[in-house]
Amino acid sequence: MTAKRSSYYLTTPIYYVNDVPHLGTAYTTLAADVMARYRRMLGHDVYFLTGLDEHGQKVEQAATAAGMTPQEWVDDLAPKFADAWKMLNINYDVFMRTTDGAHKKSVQAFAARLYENGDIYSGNYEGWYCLPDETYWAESDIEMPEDSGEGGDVAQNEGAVPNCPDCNRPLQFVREKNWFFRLSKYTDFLIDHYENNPQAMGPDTRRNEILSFLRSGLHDLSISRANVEWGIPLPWTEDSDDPQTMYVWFDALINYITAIGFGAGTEADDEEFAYRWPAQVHYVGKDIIRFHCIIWPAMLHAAGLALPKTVYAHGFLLTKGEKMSKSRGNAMTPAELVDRFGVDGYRYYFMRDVSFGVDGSISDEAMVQRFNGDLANDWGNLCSRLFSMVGKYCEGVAPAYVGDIHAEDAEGAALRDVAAELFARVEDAMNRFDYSGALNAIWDLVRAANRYLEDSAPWGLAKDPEKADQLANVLYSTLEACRVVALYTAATMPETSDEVMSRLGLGPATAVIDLEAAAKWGQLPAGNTIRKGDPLFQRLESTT
Ligand code: ME8
Repeated sequence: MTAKRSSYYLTTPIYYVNDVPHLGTAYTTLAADVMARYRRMLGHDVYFLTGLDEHGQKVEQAATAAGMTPQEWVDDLAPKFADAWKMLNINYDVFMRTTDGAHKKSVQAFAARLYENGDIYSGNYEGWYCLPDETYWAESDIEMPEDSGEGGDVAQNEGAVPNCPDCNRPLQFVREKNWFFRLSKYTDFLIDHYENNPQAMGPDTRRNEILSFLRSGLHDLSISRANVEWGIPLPWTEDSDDPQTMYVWFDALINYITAIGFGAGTEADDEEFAYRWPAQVHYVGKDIIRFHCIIWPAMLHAAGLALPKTVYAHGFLLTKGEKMSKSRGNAMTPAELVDRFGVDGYRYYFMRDVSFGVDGSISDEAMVQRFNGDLANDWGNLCSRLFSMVGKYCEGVAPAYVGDIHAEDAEGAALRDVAAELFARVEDAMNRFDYSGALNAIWDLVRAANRYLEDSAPWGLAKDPEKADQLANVLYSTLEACRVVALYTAATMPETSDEVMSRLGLGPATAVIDLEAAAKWGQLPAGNTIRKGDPLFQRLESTT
């Protein structure tokens, strides 16, 4: 039934519903959206999942602080995420909420499978837990405060509270009877997996980090909480005198398969799951790679399921050298920036200026510079000048290309060459998650088109009736370059691209399903009406 389709399933983390979305969560979601849009334009059958992680102690606490029940709290905040993604033109296919009944049922089926396979056992947990990160920390990972009697047993150090090695906030000491997943059993399997599949995790630095962590050995993982009510019940404890809820990460990770039919029970769901899984890529921030590259693949393997093809971890957005986060009070909301830069200005800046995979500093100054330089000057101005020249010299219609009447037109040939190479360059960059590199390659064509217009000076050619053919060729070629640029930038700046295509008298770039074929040179029909329109981007002043 599905032989002809080519599934491209990609996911973002499902975010904690402890506050409204900020630039960090928007960054991951945007990167996934740009990839999803790009793959759709290549004809892939894309399925794009994002959503919310609604259980756990942290969400429960945020709700209590707001005087609400956890369910009221998540119901109140969930639309704020959906609205933010809409504002950013994020075109996802499914929005997961882990309080959804179908997800809960399938998570329980997954846990039961591991329990029946003997991969889950009961034991005692004693150690440190970071509530803001919902993370257990091994003693070897944390630094005890000076006065705590170094090297002693963790339990004896209960009085002195160490900080989380990740977020630096105080840890909690937890001692309870829990259910454990035999994570340590999968250490060698995971080492082999990452050694033999270099594409399984990117960038390479992160893969090396995971490999060295694995080589230092794994502990089994507590997957339940005795005293946290806001979670999915562990099915075999539900009717016992010690009912437990699932550790929030265990529940959350499974969303990647419950979203595509795992455990739902119908034949259609099973087929959907068989078709969509394994995921092509899980997008994550570098803070959550251990969950995605160690715990999740071990869980999948224990359940007899295939592993995701790639987990790709990007770096942190920094402002003034610090990680942007709600607790540091330096988190900005996307709306503030969209007001100023527009949705496409926003999307372009984050994809172009921050290298995907490493930490990136963001600043108002850099945003204004990119906006004015790349968008208002290079791209917006190219369209305005060119479209108004076509209005002036060709009565507002695309002229016909006259053939190679001026053999000396090396710049015209160079422009076509830049366009011809673009598909391979963009494909290569996108396959490496190098969004900035892809945009830079596209900008080579924008720059070449500007240069061509400048060097061939259509305003001079227009004065000489003998040069009418040459004028037609210069204008046609530059219009064609704009069409090609609009196609390639559509994944990043969908609205602007569709607007440029419409000004060229063409259908939307975002509807293209064979980018390579659509971007082949020479497809702009002569005679199309060309509309100048308002400036695509209005220059801005920096506020700093
Ligand atoms: O970890 N820069 O949710 P979360 C870049 N619920 N990205 C950032 C960022 C920053 N300063 N701050 C946050 C969770 N992010 C779990 C996930 S998945 C099964 C469960 C992004 O709300 C980045 O993607 O804390 C990071 O990994 C994620 O938000 C953490 O989101």
